[in-house]
Amino acid sequence: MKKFTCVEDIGYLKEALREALEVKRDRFAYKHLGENKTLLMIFFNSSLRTRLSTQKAAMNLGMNVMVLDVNQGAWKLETERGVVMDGDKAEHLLEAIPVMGSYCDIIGVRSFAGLQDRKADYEERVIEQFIKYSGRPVFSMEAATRHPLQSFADMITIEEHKRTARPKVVLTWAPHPKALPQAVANSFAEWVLKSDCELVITHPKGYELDEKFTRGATIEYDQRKAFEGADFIYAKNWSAYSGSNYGKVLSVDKDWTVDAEKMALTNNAYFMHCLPVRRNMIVTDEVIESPTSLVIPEAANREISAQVVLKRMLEDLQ
Ligand code: AN0
Ligand code: CP
Repeated sequence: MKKFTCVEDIGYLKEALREALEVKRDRFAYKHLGENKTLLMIFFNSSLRTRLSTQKAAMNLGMNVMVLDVNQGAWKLETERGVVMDGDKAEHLLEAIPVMGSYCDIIGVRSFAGLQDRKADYEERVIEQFIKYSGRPVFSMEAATRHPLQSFADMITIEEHKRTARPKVVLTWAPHPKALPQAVANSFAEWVLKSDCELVITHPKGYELDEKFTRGATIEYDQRKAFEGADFIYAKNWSAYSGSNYGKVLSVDKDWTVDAEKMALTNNAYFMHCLPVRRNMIVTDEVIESPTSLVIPEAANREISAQVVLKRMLEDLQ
């Protein structure tokens, strides 16, 4: 595997899930693969799970790990070509990327959407430059439009907990005070649509996602109706994608918070969220603490999804 940014990069999803469960049964079975190999993780944005789970996955494979927080101690980086660099940015990505590539064997990048310029975000300008100029296999640790390591971990979690061959999965928008990217929602839709699950997406009017990611899903504007008979409820906030509202918060309507009354409409559904989550905005304390909440096993599976991706990249380097 030379890059991992979207569901296509994982190949046949069923096989990837089988490999994930095999890795989970014995996560140290491939410890020789990463000997004398170095992973560099580059963060343009904050992280708890991605940072720790990916480092742990790399250690399980015997790799060395370096982490760079671009905003803490590194030179401020310019990302656009052609800019006269007379402002606060001291270094250009076009030099920084090949330099970083020279110190490692595999690169992970986290670079969120700026939510100002939809075209720039949806062209994935930052991670695409890493793919083009680093000379190394590159994987996304959440880029502008997708979060594939999260979606892969979500699919592993659904595979482990599903009670029917074709479960009903509901992706529901929920309120949040700040503007968040569409990446987790886009990516989740893209991965679920590649699986055997039925996907229903529910959100207030104005929060339609890019159809490129949601084609094949049912869009239901009535959240309670969407919840009926659901096997999995996947909550997430995202800011608007459509037109001039791109990146805006159009609503913080707490009527969309996932609570016990709405969960009672489901088929005793599991509750999922990628975390970090704002309690009593996205989901009530009661639901996230309930026995059907999967948020902790879901986060634990981040180690597994990262390990499958690193394992495949290392196998290609041997
Ligand atoms: C980020 C997001 O919504 O993309 C990261 C989620 C994994 N969330 C926040 O910034 C709160
Ligand atoms: N879910 C997730 O990616 O969490 P972090 O932002 O803490 O890495």
